[in-house]
Amino acid sequence: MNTGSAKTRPSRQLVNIASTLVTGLLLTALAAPCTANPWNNDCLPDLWVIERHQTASGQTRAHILSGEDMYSSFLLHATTSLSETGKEHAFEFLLGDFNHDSMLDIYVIEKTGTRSGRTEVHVLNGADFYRSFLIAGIETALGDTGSDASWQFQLADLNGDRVSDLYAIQKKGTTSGRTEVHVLDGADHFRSFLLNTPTTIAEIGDERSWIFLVHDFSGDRVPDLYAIQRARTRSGKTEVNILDGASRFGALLIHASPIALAETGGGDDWWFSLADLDGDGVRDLYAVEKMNTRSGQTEVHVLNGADLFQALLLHGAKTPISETGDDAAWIFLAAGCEDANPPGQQKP
Ligand SMILES: [Ca+2]
Ligand SMILES: [Ca+2]
Ligand SMILES: [Ca+2]
Ligand SMILES: [Ca+2]
Repeated sequence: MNTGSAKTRPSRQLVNIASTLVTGLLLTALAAPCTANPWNNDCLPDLWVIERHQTASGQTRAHILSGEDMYSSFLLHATTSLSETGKEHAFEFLLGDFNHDSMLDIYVIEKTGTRSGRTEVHVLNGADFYRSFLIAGIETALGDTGSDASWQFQLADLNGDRVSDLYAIQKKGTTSGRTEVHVLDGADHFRSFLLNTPTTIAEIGDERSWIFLVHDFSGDRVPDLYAIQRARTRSGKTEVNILDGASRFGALLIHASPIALAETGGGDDWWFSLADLDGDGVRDLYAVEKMNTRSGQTEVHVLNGADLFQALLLHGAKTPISETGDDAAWIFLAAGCEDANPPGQQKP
């Protein structure tokens, strides 16, 4: 495990990556102190990279790419306590601060093949670079959710108790015939449901032509559902829909708005997450391009939340990781200060 690199922060090299930056990035906003990672005192979102399959150690690994130099160097290489987790969707990975120490932890959703026969949750501790579990093998109220992409998971606080709840988006085999949202209560370690509801979106199936992200878009502190349609869109571009959490996803806040990416298909060759790169308080869309890139390396694109992802804040930034293919062996999750525990947050 190489934590030494975490302590040696690279000097600012924004000049070198200026060609990848669209002018207008508010550099002054980037100097704010951040407690998401104590080794990293800027407030730029970093990019967690989960390496799951055929790793050197035989364990699932976690790497962090630094926001400070636009994802061109590593802050951390860590071998986690979790064995390899394959390249299918039998596991999902999410970032959140489970124990409220302002260090982002890795939530591992084990969807299938568990001893309990239920979907289980484990949380790897950020404070010791993911070497220990904060919780392990927690049986949730959800049964087996399979090894395909029929179910997708996100973290957000639905009931305002400042404990992250687990959003399970069911895209196939629903009772309503529509895509459904099920929310598991973080306060009782996901053993009860806070919400089970159909959305306005029809069933999609088990492919990843639609991706779901959860965050409050409207500013009412109720998490909304970002539904990103990657294929077979009317515009021929990747499109975003945003469903209003306050109406239990019955109303659309944004409908089929084209973003600055062509269609991105239904595979795992792109990975999406939300974080605020330019510090304007609006989450931007991170789109990691894993194969067939211009540089031959895995690349990062960031689309501006302020104009509904129509402008690129970062275009094809080259990471030190070679292409990472069209399966889920490599997963990319952006997170910044706003994802770590704000002061005064309650214990889970
Ligand atoms: Ca933590
Ligand atoms: Ca909650
Ligand atoms: Ca909202
Ligand atoms: Ca932003």
